Amino acid sequence: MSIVPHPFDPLSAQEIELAVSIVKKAHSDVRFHVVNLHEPRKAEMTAWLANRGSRRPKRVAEVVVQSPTGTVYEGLVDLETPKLDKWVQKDGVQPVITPEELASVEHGIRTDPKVIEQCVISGIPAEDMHKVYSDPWTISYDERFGTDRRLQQALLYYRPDIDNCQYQYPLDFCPIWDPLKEKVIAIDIPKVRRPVVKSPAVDYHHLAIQRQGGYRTDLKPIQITQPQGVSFEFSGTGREIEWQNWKFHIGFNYREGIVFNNITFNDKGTVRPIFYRMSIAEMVVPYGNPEYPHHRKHAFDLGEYGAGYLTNSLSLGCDCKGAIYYLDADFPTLSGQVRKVKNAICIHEEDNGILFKHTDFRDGSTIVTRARKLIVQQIFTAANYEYAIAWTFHQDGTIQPDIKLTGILNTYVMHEGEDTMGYGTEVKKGTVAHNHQHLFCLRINPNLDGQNNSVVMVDAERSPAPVGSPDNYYGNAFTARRTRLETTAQAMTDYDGTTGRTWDIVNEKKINSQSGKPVSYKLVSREVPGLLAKPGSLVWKRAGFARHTVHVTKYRDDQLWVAGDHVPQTSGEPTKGITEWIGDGTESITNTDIVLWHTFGITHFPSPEDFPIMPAEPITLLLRPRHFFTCNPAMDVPPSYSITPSQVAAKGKGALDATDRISKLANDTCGSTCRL
Ligand code: ABN
Ligand code: CU
Repeated sequence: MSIVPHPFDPLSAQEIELAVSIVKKAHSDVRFHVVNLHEPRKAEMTAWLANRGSRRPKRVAEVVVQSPTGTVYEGLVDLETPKLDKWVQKDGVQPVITPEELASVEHGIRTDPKVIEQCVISGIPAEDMHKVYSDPWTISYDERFGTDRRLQQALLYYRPDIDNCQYQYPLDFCPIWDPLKEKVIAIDIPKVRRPVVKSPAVDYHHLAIQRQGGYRTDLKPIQITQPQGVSFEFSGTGREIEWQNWKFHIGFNYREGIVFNNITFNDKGTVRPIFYRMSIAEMVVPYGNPEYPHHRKHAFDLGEYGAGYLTNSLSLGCDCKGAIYYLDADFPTLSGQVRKVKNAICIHEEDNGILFKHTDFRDGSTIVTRARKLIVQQIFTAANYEYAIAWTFHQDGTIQPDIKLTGILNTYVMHEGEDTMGYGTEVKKGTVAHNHQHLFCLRINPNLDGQNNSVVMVDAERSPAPVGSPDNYYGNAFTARRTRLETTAQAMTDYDGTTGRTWDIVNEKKINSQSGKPVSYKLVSREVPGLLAKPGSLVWKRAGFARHTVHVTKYRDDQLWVAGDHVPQTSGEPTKGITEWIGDGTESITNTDIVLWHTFGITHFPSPEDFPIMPAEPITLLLRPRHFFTCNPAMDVPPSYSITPSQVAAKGKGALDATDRISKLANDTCGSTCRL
């Protein structure tokens, strides 16, 4: 018997096949760029979540296809009837790049006579063309070609030995590839040529390290064991997880990768909704070298390529250690087959240091409680870069998206004596890695004790009252200035480290009985560089979401894609996505169903330590309950050690001596709780 899917479940392999077969009946020759869950309409879905016995939202697939001549169609397939419900031609757009399109470029490049000619000019023998590799980015946007013609820009590298790090011998020219015609249609050649650098290889793989003297030998094993298994449980179709009062659904799609829905927290028996949907909706990586055609280098790794399509199959002991649960992902191929990514998501617990501790200095009475965290992780490879997205849930009600950037720098070649002019770093002699930013966009549709929420910006502020005045006689006064964001225009706000700026998502109708303040979740995010490309630049126009740290919009079904539905080859004119939704900025966003969009990330000035492979760089932010609970919600987590003043008094000094014994027990087997 087949399992009835949860309405938030990604399409199964069978559902993808069904959607494809329905489309093919009417349109046999199209290529499938997207076959994805058309997410249930929120009104219908909330009704079902409130009463799971009621009518279940039906399963619908959204498809985006391209005809052999490049016409794009969007469709909706009702999987229950089943039938094609919508079929619309979309002019002037290019759908997401698929893994097959990425794979197909290299062969065409290697056999193109004009590319071979340029390789020879660069100093690569014509018989070495099999050693020339291409990272086939979308063209971004190029005014010569516009949006109607689907194109890719091939960033080229020479890899003399197949095991070499690919990015150490970049080439200076860039072929433009037409994936439908399967041919090179132009080559961008710089005025000043930069021959390939023939320096000794710097590699990172085990054979290279062994050649350089081998690995360090002083590491003793670390074992992570959970002898009684994990503390989380799945229910329903196996995608709803419960852990330490949290409950939520884990979805996955080609574009955002992991998506959480219906995140709730069981607060002493009351199941309280927190977020309806949460994901990383987009990411853009603008590079900062002004020389043509580097302005085209600003990958939208989610909208153009897809964090789902690029996701890794994770392996035990490597990507995650311990007792791990995995979820697979199914995607369509261009021809409409199903591609399964095994272990696309890993789920596990980790020890997380101290949750809380206090020792009374008077008598040594102590409590110390260790924390655990739940991690739901995926890792995707965006050509040279790896992004590990570890969504972390804490026992105290905090959610922490934790991102690690690793992989290999994108590089370019320098000519003899060239100055980087400050636009990059020579990470290896003759090889420059240009300055760039990684700007992620977190999308949150909050549901804090109900759908009607608002956002308040909070800044720490000195009292304006002068020193010596009655209100600030000693000059030490400070408060939190709270600015309620009333309209979409007013909500376009930026980080300010000097005031420790944060944003509270609040339910103004629910007041904390202790503090008298509205229940809220606070966005605490401190790695928030502004977009460095200037207003009016191509990436500024295309990545409207990156212009501000926070945007807030009113919730609307289908407003998921912050840089527009189809990102490849947008020019930013007219503006797409969030800038379009915000329009004149007058829409009210208070006490209503809202979406908060948060852009965060890093500015990366590369250095030699980042080469040939980057040690993972972490980026983190917090979503913290503030006035949401009436007291610390994690006090019922069993302590590792707890002794009260009365126990110390009753047992005398001997009780404190027991600390050593208890610590030893905790280290050995006691694990969870040692109390006197
Ligand atoms: N970072 C741009 C990219 C991603 C995937 C594949 C090619 C290029
Ligand atoms: Cu970087």
